[in-house]
Amino acid sequence: MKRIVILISGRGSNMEAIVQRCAEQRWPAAVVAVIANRADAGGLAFARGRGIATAVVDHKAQPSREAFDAALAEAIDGYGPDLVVLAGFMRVLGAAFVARYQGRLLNIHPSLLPAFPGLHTHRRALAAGCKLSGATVHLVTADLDHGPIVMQSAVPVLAGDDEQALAARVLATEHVIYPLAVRWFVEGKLRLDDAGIVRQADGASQVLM
Ligand code: NHR
Ligand code: GAR
Repeated sequence: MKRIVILISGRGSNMEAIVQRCAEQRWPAAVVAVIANRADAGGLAFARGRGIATAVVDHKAQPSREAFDAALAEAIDGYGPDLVVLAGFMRVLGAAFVARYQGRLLNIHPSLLPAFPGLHTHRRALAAGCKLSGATVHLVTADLDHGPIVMQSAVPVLAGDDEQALAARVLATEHVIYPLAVRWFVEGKLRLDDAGIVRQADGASQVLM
């Protein structure tokens, strides 16, 4: 049984999707804790309601980024995770934190990386006139939003889209690919090749349209 810890900052709809698919599809895994950097993160109530342990590590209560990272790592390690999942987690993590969870730290980013790393992705995709956008699941490295890509899905940008409309379309596809990527991880189907590229053991496509 693989132990999953999920980090959130807000609504936590990706966390919900993972918790639900994990139970429905009987993955060889369990979400053992949900940790937020804000006490008002909406997703905490869902986790509590499912009987999942929750914790808050408030970045504003810490004197530095390094101190926050250390407090967060201590909270995470209390749950002995095999995999740590960032799901709408909004604090940049330092190199020491990333090294501690190397190869077992996943993020979902709301763009087709390597386009638009960082914040305000939908606004930037619209401003660039993109006809497609989407979401990317990647392994987290110290280089923000540049880790090895695990899975991507694309959605159209439609005439009349504003940031909210595009964000909603991308979010719907996040709820499809993030549970699938986490499932592949806990089933041991993902491998990093010599070139640092994530391959699926049975060669299945990692692009969903
Ligand atoms: N940390 C590392 N080292 N590498 C990554 O790839 C990371 C990461 C931490 C978070 C998620 C990411 C995203 O998917 C993520 C990937 C927050 C920021 C940010 O600038 C950027 C990227 C991501 C998450 N945060 C501000 C900060 O000062 C705070 C913004 C806020 O609180 O609203 O940390 O996009
Ligand atoms: C998602 O769209 C996720 O990709 C994005 O925030 C949303 C969180 O939604 N993440 C980032 O922008 C990271 N910087 P959720 O809390 O409902 O899962």
